[in-house]
Amino acid sequence: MSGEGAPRIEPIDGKGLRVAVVAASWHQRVMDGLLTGAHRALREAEVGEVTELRVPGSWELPVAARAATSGHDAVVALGVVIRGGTPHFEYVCQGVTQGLAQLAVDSGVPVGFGLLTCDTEQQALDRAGLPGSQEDKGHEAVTAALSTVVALRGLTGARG
Ligand code: RBF
Repeated sequence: MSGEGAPRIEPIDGKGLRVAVVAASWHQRVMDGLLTGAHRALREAEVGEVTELRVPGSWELPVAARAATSGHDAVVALGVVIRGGTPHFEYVCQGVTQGLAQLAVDSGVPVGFGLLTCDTEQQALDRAGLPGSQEDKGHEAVTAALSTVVALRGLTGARG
């Protein structure tokens, strides 16, 4: 999937919002970039309350994200999975992706999807929001989650 075609999202007022960032720990350099971008987006939106929860690997993201849906208006999941020489990559990526998607639908809490699934570390670095990166997926994941919270509130208001 290319990053082309991404929308320009208007600045979001996140003052009253509580947001949880759940982050895996593999591939530290890439994770540092994702986390920095995520926290920058949270600051830009002036989000009132931010909780960060670290887990060992991306596989642990769905269970951590599920716990975080309670008491938060949005959850943002960050992780990096790099392909190796076995089918393990596919199983991990699919399990995590499906777990996070199911969680968002079942809970009604927007879950920002900041999981990089890459063939090489260089592909991950290119998307990590580091100096020299082309994309900043941590920032994007936060912005999408906040924007969805605002969109869903509009729906509730329209229905009274
Ligand atoms: N976790 C990641 O977040 N990114 C990875 O690239 C990654 N690669 C793994 C490769 C192997 C062979 C194994 C066994 C685990 C890997 N994990 C990775 C850790 C995984 O998400 C999880 O933390 C562990 O399997 C323990 O539940």
